[in-house]
Amino acid sequence: MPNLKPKPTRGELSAAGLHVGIVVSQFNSFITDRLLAGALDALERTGAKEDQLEIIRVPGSFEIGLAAKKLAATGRCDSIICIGCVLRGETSHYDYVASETARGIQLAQLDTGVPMIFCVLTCDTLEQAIDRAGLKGGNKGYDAGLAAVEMAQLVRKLAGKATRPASSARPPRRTRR
Ligand code: INI
Repeated sequence: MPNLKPKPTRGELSAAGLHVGIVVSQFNSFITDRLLAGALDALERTGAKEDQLEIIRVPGSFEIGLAAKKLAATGRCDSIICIGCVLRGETSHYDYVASETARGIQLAQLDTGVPMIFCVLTCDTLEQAIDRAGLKGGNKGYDAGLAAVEMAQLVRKLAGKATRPASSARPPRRTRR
């Protein structure tokens, strides 16, 4: 076992000073409203106040990526929670909506540098979705709320660490004599 125990950098679970955006799909709102409630619960527990939060509603999960990207472009948000629920139907529509929603959200976060939290349930049945929106499987919205705070604080820290601390600076180059 190595003796080295470098200290990991993590984001604190404190919403102090943060502004968090939440993009919510109206489609399957029976589920997405519960996920939203879970996210708000987590944000409240980490100290967020109403004026630190911003909720944007979109028709379906497919629209989340664009709305999240536009919201990130305003420069107001430290992180954005993306909430949706895609349920498998009888056709391949599900596969397109689910994969393009995930791709859109990932592209939005990589393009903008604003952390986007993926809180889009992709389930075979409504029962599975209910389990993950507050019943048996906990509330994935709550987990997303915590992740939004942690990632926002982590990104702030990493941005502040643009210059190397003296202790971890590279050793000076050897010069030939
Ligand atoms: N949108 C969802 O969020 N969940 C679904 O299960 C779903 N299904 O099954 O169709 C869904 N479709 C709508 C889609 O997200 C767009 O809003 C629509 O295609 C318009 O662009």
